[in-house]
Amino acid sequence: MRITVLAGGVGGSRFVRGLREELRRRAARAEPLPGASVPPDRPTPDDQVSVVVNTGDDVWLAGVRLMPDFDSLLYALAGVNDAERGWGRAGESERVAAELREWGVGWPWFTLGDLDLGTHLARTSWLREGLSPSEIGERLQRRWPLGVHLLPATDTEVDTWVEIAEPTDDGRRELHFQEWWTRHRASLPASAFRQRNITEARPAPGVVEAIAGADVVLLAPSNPVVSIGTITAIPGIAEALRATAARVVGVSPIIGGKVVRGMADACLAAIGVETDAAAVARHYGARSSGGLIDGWLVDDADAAAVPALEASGLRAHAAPLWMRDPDTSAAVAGAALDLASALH
Ligand code: GDP
Ligand code: FO1
Ligand code: CA
Repeated sequence: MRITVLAGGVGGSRFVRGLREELRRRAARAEPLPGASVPPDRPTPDDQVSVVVNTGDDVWLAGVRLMPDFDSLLYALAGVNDAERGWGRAGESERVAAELREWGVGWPWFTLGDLDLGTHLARTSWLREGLSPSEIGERLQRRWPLGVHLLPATDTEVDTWVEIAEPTDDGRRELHFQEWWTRHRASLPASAFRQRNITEARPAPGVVEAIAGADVVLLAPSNPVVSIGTITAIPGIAEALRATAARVVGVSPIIGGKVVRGMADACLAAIGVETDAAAVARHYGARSSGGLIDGWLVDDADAAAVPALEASGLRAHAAPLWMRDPDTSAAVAGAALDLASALH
């Protein structure tokens, strides 16, 4: 089965790890030869998972290019991520960051770990040699057997900037998303999100093909505004979602009216969408009426919303959506795959 996932960092990583595990388990159950086992790093030779990764959080800092959501997926799938913090490498040290602070380079509230800096230096060095972000993505993922294929959504720099309702003390009305998110913890009311160069941006090589050629497309339970919203704002991607013969199923990042982790509610408020599973589904819209999704998976806590969602032209289903560990994450991915097959 060819599965294409649209994903951001933390929600995206948990979901894609769960999907890889679920496919591995399904393949192991279907395994006809006694004693033959499916390698843990590869779902099965018959399954191909492509992950279209948000690039709106990317930033130039201290002379290096950061791609936080790509790196979160890379590290999480490779098993070298800091699971507690949700970003960066496990066993990280911060000696270089301490020196950068002494020099006044970078942002004092934003930590570049030593191991993580190795990735940023490699990426920046390859950019200088003329490689594109997607070519660099290929090199980075060659290091570890991820079992899925990561694709940055675009090779164009589409960093998200946040327009804030009130100017900062130093008179700024626009902040890079990373400053708004990590320094201010999304506490400054936002009036708009703008992705730089978005009208000229093109999907990275392979992205439209991955959507067009998929059997199933899944929208991870990622931030609907700055993760999924940035991916679908790249000209050509929403069109590919509308045109694909695959069924498109989204997983709600909102459970019982709350974001499970993080501050996505501040992003939703800025675009006038309620922090509510059904409201996010309406925001994506049913493909049958020009929107992006055919099916929508909500948590059991939101089961009451299912009939109204179905009346609006979507297929909806309720299942436990908390991704706490490999078992619960695999079950969420399995429920999304089951909803997609029920749509055929
Ligand atoms: P980010 O790039 O690190 O912000 O991560 P994403 O955009 O991929 O995902 C962030 C969203 O994931 C948050 O808004 C959460 O609502 C959602 N999320 C995180 N953990 C879970 C979970 O266990 N279950 C569900 N359904 N959503 C989750
Ligand atoms: N998030 C923080 O809250 N503080 C940090 O110092 C920080 C450093 C950092 C470095 C590299 C990287 O790839 C991610 C990093 N993050 C940090 C997380 C990240 O900026 C955001 O959580 C995401 O971009 C939002 O999805
Ligand atoms: Ca992100």
